[in-house]
Formats: sequence, structure tokens, C-alpha cells
Amino acid sequence: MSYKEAQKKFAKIGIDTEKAIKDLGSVKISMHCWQGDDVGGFESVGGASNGIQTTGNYPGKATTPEQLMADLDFALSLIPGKHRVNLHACYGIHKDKVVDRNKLTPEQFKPWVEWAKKRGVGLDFNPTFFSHGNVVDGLTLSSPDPKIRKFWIEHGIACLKIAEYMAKELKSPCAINFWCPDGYKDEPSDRLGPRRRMADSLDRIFKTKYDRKLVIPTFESKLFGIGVESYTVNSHEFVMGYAQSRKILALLDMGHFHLTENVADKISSFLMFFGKVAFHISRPVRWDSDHVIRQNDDLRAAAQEIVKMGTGNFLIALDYFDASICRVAAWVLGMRNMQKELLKAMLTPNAQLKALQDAGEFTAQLVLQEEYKDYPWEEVWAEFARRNGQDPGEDWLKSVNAYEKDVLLKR
Ligand code: RNT
Ligand code: ZN
Repeated sequence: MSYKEAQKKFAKIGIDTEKAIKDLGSVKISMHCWQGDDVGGFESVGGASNGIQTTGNYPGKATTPEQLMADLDFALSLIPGKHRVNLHACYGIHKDKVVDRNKLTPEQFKPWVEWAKKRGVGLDFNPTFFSHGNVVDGLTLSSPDPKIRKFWIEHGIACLKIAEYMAKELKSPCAINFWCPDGYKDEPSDRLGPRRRMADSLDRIFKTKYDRKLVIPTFESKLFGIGVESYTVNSHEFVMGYAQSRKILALLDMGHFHLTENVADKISSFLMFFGKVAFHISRPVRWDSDHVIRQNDDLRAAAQEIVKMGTGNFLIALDYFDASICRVAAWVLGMRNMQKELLKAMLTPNAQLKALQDAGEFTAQLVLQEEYKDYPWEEVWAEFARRNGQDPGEDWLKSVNAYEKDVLLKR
């Protein structure tokens, strides 16, 4: 089937494929730098710890800023459209001595800003509350030790300033996401105290002056982590309450709920009460395993909700890290899969299906929801990819294989 034929077929169910192509082109996805080096960063060679874990030892990992930038460039060159890049504070670029987290300044992120400027990509940011000796007994901002809290509060404040710098320089608002690993392995005796301390620490961070138009703080919840199975301070309820009362955004990570929970179902409520929704797109397998996202039912459901609620109301960031496969391929596949699911959602006659729901026509609703999945979205994808100078099919893998042979495996 040609694009023209697909266009006609979609037109019969009221879908304008040209609009879908245009709309998809306007969605910027924030690509996470940390898939490139297993959340390693540039401060030490120790790798990720304190609640972050990667598995796999695939060769070719980026170990310097130059390598990570080159890999990001290569991955972005195989993804249709313009996107954003999401950095973590542990990716600061240090001269002779590593500047500790509480003393970070824009200086360590200047090379990243220069890199982003040249490519016309926006940057998002994250304070790094892990992989550091000041995570004591698994706690950061909620630690009972005021010195530990102070260190991490200073880190949070430093990061708000860095985010503001990035946004100003790149003339594009910077989303800054707060995720802390804080929690306990076994039943705590006091569940309230750590949450009170967490709220107090965050309040001290957010009372810093920052431009609310340029810096968009988001706050990520989590049900459990490896080693913190019994209690996480920043549970879903805590994050919802804190974010709502402080007028910042709550962030949904697809891996941070019970595995039978439908994360897509949460989106409409978030939208109603926050106005905008921040998202970490991930794929949990049996736990918060952060596998590369596939075109599966969970991603489909999330993308459908995102499109129905208006893509402009979402901050879409990817968050997974697989060290057992080629890291560059993992980026490209995940970004393309996200785009494909958004496109499928844009090609669904949602108004018609909604009308069936409201009329109580549940048989027709079920049948058509399924039948419309078979409409030729691939042709529209191919057209979208071609118009963006990309090969629509799997040939990008050949380019990655060549890059792997020429660059990655020589490291
Ligand atoms: C961890 C959170 C968090 C991190 C990144 C690296 O469970 O999902 O978002 O993955 O900040
Ligand atoms: Zn996340």
C-alpha cells in the first residue's frame, strides 16, 4: 500500500494523516543521556549505586564526555525530528578536580550547553541524589542527620541554578526532575518523620529564587526499589500531595507502580489537577527493571492518553538503561518506538470511539478499538520518516552496526 492509499483509508474514518504527520513532528521527546553509559556519569569510575542498578556488560560504553556526546549525536542522527537531551548532575564536566555535588555551578555544564546550542536541542536536567558517599543509610533529603540533609539541599539549589542557566542559554524551558532513592529495606518504626524531613528539605530547595517560566521542577514518586522494599519516602501519595500543595509538577514513571497497575489510567487525573504531566517512559519487567521500551500494550495505552489529552500538556522523557545490548541501538529503538505509538494514537478516531462510549455502544467500541489497530499506520510512519530524511525501516541497525565496528568497539 502506498502512502496515498493509506491516506484515503484513514480519511474514511475521519483521520487526516497530514495533520498526524505534522503533529508528530512537533513532539519533542527528552532523550536520557544515561542510557549511553549505564548511569555512570563523569565523577568516578564506580558506576551507579544507591538505588540505581544496571545489568549487563556490553562493550563500547562511553566513558568520557566526548564519547557520550558522539554517541548521542549518532543516535539522534537516526531518529526523525528534533528532540531534547536529558542530563543528570553527575554528568558535569570537571577540569582537574571533581567539584562535589553541593558546589556544582553552570561552569561544569558549559560544554553541554555549547554542544546543545550547536545542534539546536534543548536540555533537561536532574539533580543526582545517588552514586555518592553522602547517601547515608539509603537516605538523602530525608536523613535524620542535619549535615546530610544540608549537603543534599545545597545540591538541589545548585541544580535549580544550573537548570536556569541551561534554559536561558538555550532559550528553551528546562524541566528539572527530583528523584531521591530514600527508603527502608524493612518495616520502619516511623513513617511520618522521614516524610516531614523530606518536605522540609524540598521546601528549602524550592524557596530559592528561580524563574518559574524557565525552570519546570518535577517530582518523581516510586513504590519501591531494590533494597528499599518496605518503604519509600517519596511514595505516590506523598509526591501527589507535595507537588499539588507546592504547585510543582508530579512525575509518573511507568516502572514505579505495582506491575498490575495501569499507569495510563493515572494520566487524566494528573492532567485535571496539575494541568501538565511529566512522564518517564520506561518498561518494567517483573520489577522496575528499566528495559528498553517496546511497542507493547502499556506504551500504547500511555501514548493514547497522551494524544487524547494533548501532547502539548506533556513533558515526555525516556528513562531506561540496558547495559546488555548496544547502548546506541537502545536509544534509537526506544525513541522510534515512542514516536510510533504516538503516531498510532494520532491515527485513532478518538472522537468517534468516545461517542460510542457515551452512547453505551460497548460492543461497537470494543470491535472498532481492535479493528482500527489494523489500519496502515506503517505507511504514515514511513512517510513521516522520509520527510524527516530518515529511513523508515530497520536499516538504521546497519548504520549502528557500522558505528559500533568503527567507533564503539575500538574504545
Ligand atoms: C529511578 C528513577 C529515576 C532514574 C533517573 C536516572 O528509579 O526512575 O528517574 O532512573 O533519574
Ligand atoms: Zn524515572
